Amino acid sequence: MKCQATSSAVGVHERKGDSEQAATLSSPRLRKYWAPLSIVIVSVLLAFALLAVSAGYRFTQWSSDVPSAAQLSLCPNPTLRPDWRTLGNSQKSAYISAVKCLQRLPSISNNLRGANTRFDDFQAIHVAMADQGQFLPWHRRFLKLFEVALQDECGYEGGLPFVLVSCSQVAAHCLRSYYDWSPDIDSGIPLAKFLIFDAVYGFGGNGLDIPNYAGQFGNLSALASAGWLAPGAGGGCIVDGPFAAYNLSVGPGTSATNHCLQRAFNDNIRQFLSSDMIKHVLRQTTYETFRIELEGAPVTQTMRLHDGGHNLVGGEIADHYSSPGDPIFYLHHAFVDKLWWDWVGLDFASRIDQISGRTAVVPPYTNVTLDFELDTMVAPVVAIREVMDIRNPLLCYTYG
Ligand SMILES: [Cu+2]
Repeated sequence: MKCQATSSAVGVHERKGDSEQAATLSSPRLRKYWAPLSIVIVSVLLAFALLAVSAGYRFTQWSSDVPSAAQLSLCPNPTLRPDWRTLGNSQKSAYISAVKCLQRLPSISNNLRGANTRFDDFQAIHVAMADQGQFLPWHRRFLKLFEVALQDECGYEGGLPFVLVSCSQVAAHCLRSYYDWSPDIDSGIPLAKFLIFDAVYGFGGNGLDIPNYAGQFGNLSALASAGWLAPGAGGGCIVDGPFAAYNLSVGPGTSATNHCLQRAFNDNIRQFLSSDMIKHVLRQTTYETFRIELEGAPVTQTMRLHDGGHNLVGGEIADHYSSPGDPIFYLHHAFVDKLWWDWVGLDFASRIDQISGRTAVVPPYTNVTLDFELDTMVAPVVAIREVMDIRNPLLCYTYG
């Protein structure tokens, strides 16, 4: 009863003036009850404050389309994969030196498909697994293993560079403006003059031109016979740049023979790598149409960005199996991987879990799910769901 009376009194006094309230609270009897009551009031206020903060946190978390890494417990310091064109000459040299380092280190894959070096190991893995159908997630896992090898075994401090993307022109959410390949494609500069083919700070140029040469890989004649596009010049061994002297022992195709790195530039294919093609693929509204419009033939009747990049350079990189024999493969596939991440970012909530496609290129196959396990032969298998977000600690990179 005392408590009720006291509470009532406090209630009454609260409606009085400040001076009268202060005088009332100074009474010894009320001070006795005011102390524990103030604790209750402060506790209630604290509880409301915590609720407000909590509600505010939830609002912050979902107010942005793409949750931040901290909010999702993702890796705090992702490796930045830069546009090749944004690198200074010393950075370009560092990357090329790291690739050449892998080309000197001995294979650890027990002579898988004729591999002699660590660089060959990755090419051999691709030869063995190229008929798997999980196109985008498998290559994401594969590229990360290559990036880690560059860093851990050859001291490379950066992330895997990429080429061929026009960040500022094609994705509204992408605020950075980098010098990239697609303006060159759009402007009509001959392929041979693209900076990525520089003999010193690039990957070297075209293969030796051999008139009427069908190509060691058959891809030149295949292109012509398919009625797609006339073959370009080149086709023989590259004659300059840091990889001209490297002896490939994996490939061509599924064979394992010693051969040089070949290229066959084809300017007729540049139309498939324009900024319009990038806009086209990013406009797709489902993963199913996105992956098809990105990957290209044989599902599509004409080339798309992925197969267009392979065939633009031609030679070894145009081979379905042994394409990683050309170091440009990794930059091109980083570009393809970036497009996937860009596309997800345009509608993150609905696209981060979207996957489709077959488990293999040829029968027997089933439809892939997020639980399908990716096998790279040399690393633990991981479920596709583990490579959906590039900020996952397993991957831990981002694109510049
Ligand atoms: Cu490819």
